[in-house]
Amino acid sequence: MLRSRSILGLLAGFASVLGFGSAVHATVVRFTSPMGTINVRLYNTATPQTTANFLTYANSGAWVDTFIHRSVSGFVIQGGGFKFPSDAVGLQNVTQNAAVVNEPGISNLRGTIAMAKLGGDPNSATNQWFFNLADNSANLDAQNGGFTAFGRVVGSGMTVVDAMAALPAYDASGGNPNSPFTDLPLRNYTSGAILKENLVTFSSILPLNIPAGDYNFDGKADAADLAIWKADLGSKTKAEADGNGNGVVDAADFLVWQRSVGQNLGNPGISAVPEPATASLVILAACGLGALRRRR
Ligand SMILES: [Ca+2]
Ligand SMILES: [Ca+2]
Repeated sequence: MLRSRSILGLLAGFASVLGFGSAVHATVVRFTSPMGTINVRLYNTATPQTTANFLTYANSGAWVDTFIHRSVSGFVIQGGGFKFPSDAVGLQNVTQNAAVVNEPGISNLRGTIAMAKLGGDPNSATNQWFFNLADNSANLDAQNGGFTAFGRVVGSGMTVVDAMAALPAYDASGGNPNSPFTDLPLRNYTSGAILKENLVTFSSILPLNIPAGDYNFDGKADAADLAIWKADLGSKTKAEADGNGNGVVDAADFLVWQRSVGQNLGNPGISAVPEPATASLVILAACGLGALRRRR
């Protein structure tokens, strides 16, 4: 026990000497879909402008009812640009904010999420992102100024990503060579009109409400999280304990944990306030449930 404390004290001192005093809390974002949830650690320190851009879309509710519109087996699944609020409303574009400057550096390895861009314009990322299904570094780290990988799937999220990628993809372009829907993944689809239930939709993409040093995302910063940090120390491909989001599990992440140890925010859930549209849907759903109950 004493020895363990001494080592931790040394590490804290080491981190302080190196100037990690003002560690950033790297956000963990949850993608919620009918196929499961995907938690993603954002690299807030390594790609600050890209993560800020991402969180602006996420927190505004812009990605509610968006769907994976492109699936290329063994390469990427892509979303963020289009939404399908209901079968009655149908397809809509997600409004684009100003483009964000390119921040390459984190390699496009399997499990990373990166921003999509226009060909021949490195600084053109807006609202479309993609999950790398494989090691795409040889291609995507170099092409078009390098694609900015700004986060990494943590926990068992890649099981969900892989299940999405395994769905059959359809050509829904109608022969239009400029259509983005040449490789559209669909669920339980046979024929006829595409319904919302056929699409790989996201009901929300929002930051988790967890302490900065909560490395297993259960709402509490405690000894279990320290154990994860110890096991992953030095890793550049596991982001669970990359509490400051600089792309490596390091001494700074111990300080992040140390500062928040003992915090308990309860059920992680989601942190952002729903948009008016989302709130209305919740109210409608609650009314519907109430009416049903009264009939019984
Ligand atoms: Ca925890
Ligand atoms: Ca780190």
